[in-house]
Amino acid sequence: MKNLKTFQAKTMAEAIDQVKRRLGRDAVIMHTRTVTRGGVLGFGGQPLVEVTAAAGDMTSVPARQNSGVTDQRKLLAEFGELRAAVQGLVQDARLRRVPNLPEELLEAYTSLIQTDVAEDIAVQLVDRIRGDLDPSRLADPQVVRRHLAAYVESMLPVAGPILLTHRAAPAVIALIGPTGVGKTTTIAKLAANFSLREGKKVGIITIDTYRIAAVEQMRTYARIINVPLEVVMSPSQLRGTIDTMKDRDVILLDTAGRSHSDQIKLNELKCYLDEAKPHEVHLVLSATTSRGVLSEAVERFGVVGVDRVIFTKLDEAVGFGAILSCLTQANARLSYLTDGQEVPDDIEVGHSRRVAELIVSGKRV
Ligand SMILES: Nc1nc2c(ncn2[C@@H]2O[C@H](COP(=O)(O)OP(=O)(O)O)[C@@H](O)[C@H]2O)c(=O)[nH]1
Ligand SMILES: [Mg+2]
Repeated sequence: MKNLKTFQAKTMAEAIDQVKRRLGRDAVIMHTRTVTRGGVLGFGGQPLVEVTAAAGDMTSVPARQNSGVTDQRKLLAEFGELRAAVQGLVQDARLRRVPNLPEELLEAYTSLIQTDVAEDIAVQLVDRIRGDLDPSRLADPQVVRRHLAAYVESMLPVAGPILLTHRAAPAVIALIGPTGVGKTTTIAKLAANFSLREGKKVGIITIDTYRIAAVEQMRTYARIINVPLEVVMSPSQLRGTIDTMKDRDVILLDTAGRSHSDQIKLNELKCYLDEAKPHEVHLVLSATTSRGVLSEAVERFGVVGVDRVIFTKLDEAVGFGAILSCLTQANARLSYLTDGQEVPDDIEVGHSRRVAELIVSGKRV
């Protein structure tokens, strides 16, 4: 098999992350073991998880003639077993992060991990509970849950809604983020709420001109909501276009759903934002994405400057824990949550209590 590579990390989750990053999502785990690095004669060294993996899909495995199908089935079955074993190891490794975890907190910790709360944050949370509650209260799951929710709530930075009062010039608000997360839909929701419910003068500018369908989608919304839409083709055009909308209370800037791994387009986005000088840049992220992928998006889009984060698709999310680490990593506050495709209803201001409840109860919206 081509491209056999070995990865070492402190935890299995980190090692698997490396595998995914370097070899892609189709990588096949061949072997895992624990090794010790450093120390003297094997003492005092740091235990590391080592994963050997191969790039590529199962079809690249040379199947012998005639027995090819059987081989492949066998391989797939083995792969399934291996995956289950790795998942078990991941769980073990994560639990090992919290030695002396009281039995009563095991469930709370596991549920935090399952909802995709980062390990270090989960450890921090259970540690705090362990320190704050005496053993009799620790035994009451309700009490534990309530404390957990309160701690999570206090850790969630929220910004409140976009405020349009006391502004002489229009507030320029840009929405940026990966492809398909719901930027255009969210702009339509915001535009409709500002315009139809709050009686504000709204303008929309789109620089998403890569796909004709994208412009058409925004145009359709603008027409229905009855707000002006301008299509801008180059950064130099943007400032002038904003100036023609001086009478507006708010200008919403829709950007291309460019892939966050596309550096050139990211630079171009930066050029647009340098021209627009938005009052607020909201990074739009889908709550259906795993923490690792969200983290990459935060890192990539962070370079253009992010003030707020909007989480979309709460209705389709499985875990909400990633919201916590994302906001910390982005060093930005939560502005809105969206939980459906309906314009203009499926949007709400992000409140920390609501998100904390989602994280701790793990319930769907
Ligand atoms: N379930 C769900 N779908 C959403 C939500 N927001 C947007 N979408 C859908 O996600 C898809 C991509 O949305 P779009 O606004 O075009 O994304 P963009 O590429 O970031 O502009 C569309 O089908 C939207 O209807 C949401 O909160 N929940
Ligand atoms: Mg769009």
